[in-house]
Amino acid sequence: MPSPTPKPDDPAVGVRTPSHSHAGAPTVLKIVIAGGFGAGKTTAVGAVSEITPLSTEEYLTEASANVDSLEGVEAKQTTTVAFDFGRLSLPDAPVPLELFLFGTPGQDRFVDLWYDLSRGAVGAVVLVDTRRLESSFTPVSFFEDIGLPFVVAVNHFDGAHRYHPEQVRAALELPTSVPVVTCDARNPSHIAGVLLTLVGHAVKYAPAGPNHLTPTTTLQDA
Ligand SMILES: Nc1nc2c(ncn2[C@@H]2O[C@H](COP(=O)(O)OP(=O)(O)OP(=O)(O)O)[C@@H](O)[C@H]2O)c(=O)[nH]1
Ligand SMILES: [Mg+2]
Repeated sequence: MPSPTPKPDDPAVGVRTPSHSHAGAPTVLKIVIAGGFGAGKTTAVGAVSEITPLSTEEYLTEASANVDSLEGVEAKQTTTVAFDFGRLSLPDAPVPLELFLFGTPGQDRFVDLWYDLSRGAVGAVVLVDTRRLESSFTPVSFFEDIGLPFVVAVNHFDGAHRYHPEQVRAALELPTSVPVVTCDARNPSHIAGVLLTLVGHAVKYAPAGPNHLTPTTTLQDA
């Protein structure tokens, strides 16, 4: 299994930490958008990206019918088979930010790719569809295991029961240190808010190392 250890000089890392930033230049951060199959990852990246997002969607086929359960997302026709990529500038954040967003494929069988996509990231958003909560355990465990700070964003689907974030925290057995927020993945300001929550969290809980954020009062307050 590939090592999750970030390699600071790897060009795939794509992260310029504050220590490398020029005065006035935005801090460039890589962020992973993860979650179970159909949780809204591609939608979230597309909602906030200021460039046409790169996506790798393929039609679901009958061959995958026994592999990718469509229960709760019966209308779903495509799935991400590699990754989504988008970019978001937040010049008015307390520290100007440029976020590179990498959306993962949802199915557990692509977990090797999750390692690659997580290399050099400062943190991850785990999108949760409460109709299929069980599909969130694998991504949550994944980020716990590799030690990457993450936040949980409950994506409210139309008609789905609305659970309180604390109920979701309890169901996923998350420690109080992990922020749990709610959003609509189609709403750009919701996703921008989730990303700022993640950046603030990542600053606070980043593992020590050359490729990670240094805590600053300003970013913690972002
Ligand atoms: N009503 C509603 N529909 C949503 C929301 N987010 C996503 N969808 C829809 O749900 C479906 C799945 O969304 P995707 O963004 O493809 O989900 P994904 O997590 O990227 O899926 P995979 O890559 O296959 O794991 C799409 O038809 C979206 O339009 C939401 O917040 N509300
Ligand atoms: Mg997708």
